[in-house]
Amino acid sequence: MRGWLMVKLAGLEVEEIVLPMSAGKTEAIAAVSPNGLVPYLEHDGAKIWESLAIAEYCAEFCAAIWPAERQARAHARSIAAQMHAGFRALRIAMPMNLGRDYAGLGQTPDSLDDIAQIDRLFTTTRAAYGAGGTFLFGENFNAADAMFAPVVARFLTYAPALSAGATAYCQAVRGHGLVDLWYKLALQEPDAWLLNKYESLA
Ligand SMILES: N[C@@H](CCC(=O)N[C@@H](CS)C(=O)NCC(=O)O)C(=O)O
Repeated sequence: MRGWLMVKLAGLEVEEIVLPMSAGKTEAIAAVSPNGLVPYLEHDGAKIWESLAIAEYCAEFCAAIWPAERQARAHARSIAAQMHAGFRALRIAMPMNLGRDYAGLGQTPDSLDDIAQIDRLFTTTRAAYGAGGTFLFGENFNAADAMFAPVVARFLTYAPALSAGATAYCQAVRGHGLVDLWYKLALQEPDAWLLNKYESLA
């Protein structure tokens, strides 16, 4: 989701290849992507993996995927890197699964700590840099929003308690045209692609 959003935001022309996943052992991904994971991007001779590297690659073609102002841009890169490297308890306790209702599930002391930290990040970032818009850095959905989009998707699926500001931000992300398109495409995937370990949580 994150790599796809970055590429769409930057307007790169690419052919999309959609593959069913096998929860960590997808051979078709390992055959092309050096870390064995998606997102993986090939563009004009360049091969890029890891979503944050894809963000930086996309920024070479579309600087606007990061905020224009230096301090805001530094903050955006910092929270994107923090997301990339962390919030492991949340990721483990609340696996991403779009369009499901797993309200109340996955709440462990550690996942709730991550959620509280992310809620503060959303709130303080929007207070400092988000004036005049619904996204983290204002009216433009940018690479930082893309990095947090899978976190927002988890919040929508697992419905943990959030502040009013973070709730409004999650709704804004869900309503963004690209995020909405990703949800629509994901929900059209064949049932045979569903992974039981993610479907049997409720
Ligand atoms: N740090 C990597 C994480 C990528 C990652 O975890 N990808 C998962 C899907 S979100 C994956 O490719 N899994 C392969 C599989 O399930 O077979 C990044 O940000 O690009």
